[in-house]
Amino acid sequence: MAALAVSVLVLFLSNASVALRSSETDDRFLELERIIKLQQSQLDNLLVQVADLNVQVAEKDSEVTRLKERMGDLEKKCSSYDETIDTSDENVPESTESEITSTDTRRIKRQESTNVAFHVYLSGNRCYSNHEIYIFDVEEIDTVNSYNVGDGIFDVPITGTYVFTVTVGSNVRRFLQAQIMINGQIKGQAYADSQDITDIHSASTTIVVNANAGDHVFVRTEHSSNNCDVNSEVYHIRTSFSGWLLF
Ligand SMILES: [Ca+2]
Repeated sequence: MAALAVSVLVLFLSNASVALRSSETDDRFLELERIIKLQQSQLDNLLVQVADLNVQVAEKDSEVTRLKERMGDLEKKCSSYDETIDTSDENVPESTESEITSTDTRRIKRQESTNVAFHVYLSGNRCYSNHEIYIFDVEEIDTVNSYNVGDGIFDVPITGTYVFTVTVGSNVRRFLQAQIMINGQIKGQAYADSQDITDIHSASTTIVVNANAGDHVFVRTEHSSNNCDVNSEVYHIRTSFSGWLLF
């Protein structure tokens, strides 16, 4: 009887052990199932993010393509614009002057500079006292009407660098010193001296100066042997005054 009881006890314990292992296995399976579901959820989220990123990459590619096309168009426009700039100033359409760029400004200024020039002279001998302004009465050219034959003043029309030149003649046995003046300042002098010879004489001077719009440029006698020494006639000496905008 004792042996039987022991056998029953061993069998009971054995079944209890098996039941316990089966319960632990179920718990592990449940835990693994939970982990797998969690990873599956994370994987699904990652797939969604990858899909979104693919859409964004496609949009960026499309934008890059559009920008390349636009850059190509702009390069063509710049190229044709450069060709326009390289052409002569006469081809600048007046209608674009309201849309000028810094480059256009230089071109327009150059165009204007070629248009400013004057050359005037005395039609005959003159009498001028010291510091009296010469009134050149004949205009050979005065492109923008800046020289006034009424008062003898060249009114600078555009700020820039100018060339001015004067030629004066002195009568027989006379001398005179003429000056180019800008706003009352001496900028150039020419001294015609025939005082010691029985002949007439001429002298010239040329200056390059910066002048501002509105400046007054004129020629005057500084001093002379008497007040009627300026020689100007057809065959020998023509007392004249010229100027032009250099740039
Ligand atoms: Ca004039």
